[in-house]
Amino acid sequence: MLTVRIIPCLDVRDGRVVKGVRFAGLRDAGCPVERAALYEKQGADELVMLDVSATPEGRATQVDTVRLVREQLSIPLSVGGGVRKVADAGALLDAGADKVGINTAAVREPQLIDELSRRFGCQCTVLALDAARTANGSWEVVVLSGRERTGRDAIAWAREAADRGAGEILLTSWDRDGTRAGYDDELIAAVSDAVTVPIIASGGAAGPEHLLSALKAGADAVLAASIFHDGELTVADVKGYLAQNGVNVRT
Ligand code: 0VR
Repeated sequence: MLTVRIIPCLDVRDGRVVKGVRFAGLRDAGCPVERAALYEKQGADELVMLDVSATPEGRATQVDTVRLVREQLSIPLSVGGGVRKVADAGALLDAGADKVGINTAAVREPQLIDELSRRFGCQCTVLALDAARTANGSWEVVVLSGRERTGRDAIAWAREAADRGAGEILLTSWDRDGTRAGYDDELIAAVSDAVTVPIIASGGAAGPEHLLSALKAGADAVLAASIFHDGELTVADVKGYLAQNGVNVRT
C-alpha cells in the first residue's frame, strides 16, 4: 500500500488565511507563511494553497504569497484559485508552486486541461472539483466558489478531466466543507471507481477517524483546513492515529 499524504489547506484571501463553511462566512485564520511553516514542522506531506480572493486586486498578491511560502517550505506545494489560462499557471510555477489547480476555468474551457498537461506535464496539473449532492443522490459540479451549480455530473467530469491529462483530482464536497460532518465518502468512492489518477479528499474533516474513513473509501490523500487551523489537531496527531490503524504514513 502506497504511503498516504496528509495535506493541510490554506485558503487565502487578500494575503490572509481564511476559513468558512461551504465557502462562506470567511473568518481570519492567520498568516499563510507562518501556517505553512507550522504544518511542515508538524509533518505535513504536502500543502495546498487556494486563493479565494474575490477581486483582481486581492488576487494580485497570490504570486508574492507563493514566493514567500516557497522560501521556507521543502514539501510539495500545490496552488490554485483564479487560474484562467496557461500563463496564470506558468506564473505560479515560476513563483515556486510544484502543481497548479484549476477549477472554474476548466469547466468553462475543458481543453485548458489538455494545454496545461501538455505544457507543464500531467503531474503539475491538478483538477479542483467541487461537488454538491443533487436531489436524486448523484453529485453535480459547482463553480465560482460554490456560487453556481453547473448541472454537470461530477463523476463524468472527473473522468473527462483525467482523460484530458489532469494528473490528480482535488475532490471537495461543497456540502461538507467546513461542517466537521466528515468527508462525503460516497463521493470519494464513486470518483475513485471512475478514475485511476490520485484523489485528494477535501471538505468536512473533524477528527482522525474521518481521514481514515476517506482513505478507506478510496482517497490517496486527505486534505483538511478547519481542524488544523483551529489547533484542535496537529498533523502528527492524525498520522499517529492512522499508523495505529494500519495506514502507511511518512513519519
Ligand atoms: P475543511 O477541512 O472542511 O475546513 O475544508 C477543507 C477544504 O474543503 C477547504 O479548505 C477548501 O476547499 C474550501 N474552498 C473556496 C474554498 C474556501 C473559501 C472560498 C472558496 C473554493 O472555491 O474552493
